[in-house]
Amino acid sequence: MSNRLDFVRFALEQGVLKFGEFKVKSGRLSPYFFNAGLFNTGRSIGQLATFYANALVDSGVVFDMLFGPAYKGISLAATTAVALGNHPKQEKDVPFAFNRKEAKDHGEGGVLVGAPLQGKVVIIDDVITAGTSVRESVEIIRQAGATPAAVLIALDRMERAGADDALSPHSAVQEVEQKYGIPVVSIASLNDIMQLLIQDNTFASYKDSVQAYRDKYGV
Ligand code: OMP
Repeated sequence: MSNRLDFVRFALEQGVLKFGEFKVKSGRLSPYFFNAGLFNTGRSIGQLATFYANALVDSGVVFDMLFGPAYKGISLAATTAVALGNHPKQEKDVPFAFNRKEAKDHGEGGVLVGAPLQGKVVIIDDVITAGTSVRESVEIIRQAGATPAAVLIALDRMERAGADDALSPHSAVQEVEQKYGIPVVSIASLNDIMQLLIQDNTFASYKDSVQAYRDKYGV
């Protein structure tokens, strides 16, 4: 069983992955869109968390804890910590933390919530578009004296960064890996979506447009 293809199927079933025509953040017209915010029920986010936990354990990355950048990363860090707690190969009870977008000046104060940031920290997010959220997370982790160990995302779109007339040879994911010297682990990628389109005739009508998009922008 492939964790990766199962995840693509699951995202389609949940309506999180859709085919059609979507304008994405870069301004490109994409034949598919992945909206992780639609994992919005207990069971679906629980299953998503199990996919994250499997991908992280299978990657072999050595880590001590999870950090989820606000807002989307908060539920991802919490639920994935639960899933890691249930993973047969994960012996330690994994701590997690997240940040507030606004610092609190009363009560316990500060911008960090959850376990103290220490050791090797995995940043968990849904997709990396421009890498802004990763940069902020890396700064928060380093300021706390901890070390970023990896970024864990749901989907790697595997597309080149930059404008159409000045495409970078690298994707945003590769740029993050190079800039911070840490791996980006994804549950699935555009390759897996393509694989599913080849294997499964249900979505055959989208195969050519996804292939054409990959030919144009893919890394
Ligand atoms: P950040 O958390 O700021 O990187 O935002 C993620 C962005 O990626 C959001 O603006 C989404 O609209 C966008 N996005 C997806 O969530 N899924 C996709 O398949 C493609 C994009 C995108 O716009 O590139």
